[in-house]
Amino acid sequence: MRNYPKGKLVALALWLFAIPAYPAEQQSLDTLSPANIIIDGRFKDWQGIDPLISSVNENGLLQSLRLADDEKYLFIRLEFRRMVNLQSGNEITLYLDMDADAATGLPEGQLGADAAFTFGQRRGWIFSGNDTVSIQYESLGLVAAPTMESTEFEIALNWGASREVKVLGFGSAPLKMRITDEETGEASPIVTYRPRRRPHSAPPDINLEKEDANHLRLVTHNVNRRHFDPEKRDAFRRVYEALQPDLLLLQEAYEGMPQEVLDYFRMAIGAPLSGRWYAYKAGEEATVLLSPFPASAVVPLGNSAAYLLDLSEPYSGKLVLIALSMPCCDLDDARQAEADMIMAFIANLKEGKTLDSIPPDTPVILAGDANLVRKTAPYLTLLEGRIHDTLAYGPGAFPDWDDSPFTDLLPLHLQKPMAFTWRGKGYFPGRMDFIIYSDSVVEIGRNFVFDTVGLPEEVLNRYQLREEDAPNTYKHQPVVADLILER
Ligand SMILES: [Ca+2]
Ligand SMILES: [Ca+2]
Repeated sequence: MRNYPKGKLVALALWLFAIPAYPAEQQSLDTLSPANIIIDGRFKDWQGIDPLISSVNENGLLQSLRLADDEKYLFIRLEFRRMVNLQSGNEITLYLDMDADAATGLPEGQLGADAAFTFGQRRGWIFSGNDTVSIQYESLGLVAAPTMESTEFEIALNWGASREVKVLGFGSAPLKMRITDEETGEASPIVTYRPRRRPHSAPPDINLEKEDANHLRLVTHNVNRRHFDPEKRDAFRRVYEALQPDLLLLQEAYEGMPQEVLDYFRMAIGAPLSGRWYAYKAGEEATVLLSPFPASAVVPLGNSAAYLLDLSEPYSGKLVLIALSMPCCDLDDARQAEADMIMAFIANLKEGKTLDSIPPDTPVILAGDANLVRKTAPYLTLLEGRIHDTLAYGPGAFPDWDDSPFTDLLPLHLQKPMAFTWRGKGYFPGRMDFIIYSDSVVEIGRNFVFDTVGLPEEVLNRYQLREEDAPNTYKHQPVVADLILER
C-alpha cells in the first residue's frame, strides 16, 4: 500500500461515509409529464425531483445533484458546498458518459466519458472514437443560471445541440455522469440517468402585443454601439416594429445626438411625425430614452442615468426611469459603487433631498444592462437599497414606498424555458439585463425577453422577423415589460 498521509485516509473514510443517502440511480417514480424546469436561477421548479446524490455530512464538492429532462433538454441542478463563480476561475468539470458504456470515450474512473466540460474554463472536449474535439458551450447547448456567484446552479444541455452530440446519440440511451473538481481532486459519485424525453403538450401561443392598450410598454435594449450600422438597420427596425415600445430605452447608443436616434427609429417605433416625442441621452455608457413624455430632469449616474418623466393622458403624475448600464465584467467595485449611487439617488429623491422632487407613490423602474456577473452584492443593493459605501452615499434604506425591497421582474423567453438576456462567444448565455421595480405602486402585464432564435416560422412571418436577426445584430436581447399605471 502506498504511504498515504493520515489526513488523506481520514478524508477517504469521511468521503465513503458521505456517499449517497439516496441511491445514485433515479427512482422509478415516473409521471407522464415532462419536467417543467426554467433556467432562471430560481429553484422552486425542482420541487418533487429527488437528488441522485445527497451527501449526509459536510465533505465533498457537492451537496446534491439532481437531473430532469424533457424532449429538448437535460436539466442539471448542482448544489455546491461553497460559493462558485461557475464561468470563471475553477476547474469544476462535468464528465458525461452519453451511452453509459465504459468502453467508449475517455476512461474516467468507471466512466467512458464521451464528453467533458470544464465550467470555469468555458471549454470542453468530445471524445469520439480516437478523436478528441475541443468544444465550447454551444456544442452542448449549455445554458446556466444564475450568472452571478452562487452555491447553486441549474444548467440545461440541449440533446440536439450539435452534430457531434447527435452522432453520440446524446439523450437516446441511459447516460452516466460525474462532477469533478480537477483542482482539489474532489469527485462526485457516478450517477445514472434514463432520459424520458417527454414532450410538452402544445407549444405556447406567442403574441407580442400588449394585453391592454392602456398598458405602457417599456422596451430596454443594449444595442452594443451597433444601432447606426447600416447593415444592421433593417434588423433593428424589424424588432422595434414587432415590439412596438411606448418607451424605448437603449444602452451603449454612443453614436448620434438623441434627436438623430429618434429620427432614425421614428417609423419603427410608430412615433408620429406630427406628435411630440422626446429624446434624451445621458450617462457615460450613452443611455438613450425615446419617449412620448417629456423629462422634467435627466440625471447622469455614472454609466447609468435617471429620467424623471412627466406623464400625460391617459396617465398622470410622474414616472422615474433609471437606465441601468453598470460597469462590466471584473469591475466588481465600480459596479457596487454605481449601485450605491443609484440607490442613494432614489432615496434622496423620495426624501426631497434633491433639486427635483416626486410625489409619494411615484413608480420607480430600473431597467437595462446591470452587468450582474460575479458578486451578488450589487444585485442586493439594487433590490434592497443596502448601500456599501455609506460614507459617500449615506445610510441606505428599503427603496419601495412601503419600506420594502423592489422586485426583480425576471422576464422569460417566449419560446424556451430560459431567462438569459445576453448571448455571445466564450461566456455562456447570461442574464445581464434587468427590470427592477417598485411593486407596491406598479403592476406589470405582459413581459418577456425577446429572441428571434427558435421562434416558430408562423410567428416570424406574422411579425415580419427573421430568425437570424438576433444573433446577427445584437448580443443583448431586448427585454419587454408592460407597465400598468394608475390612470
Ligand atoms: Ca429554475
Ligand atoms: Ca461512453
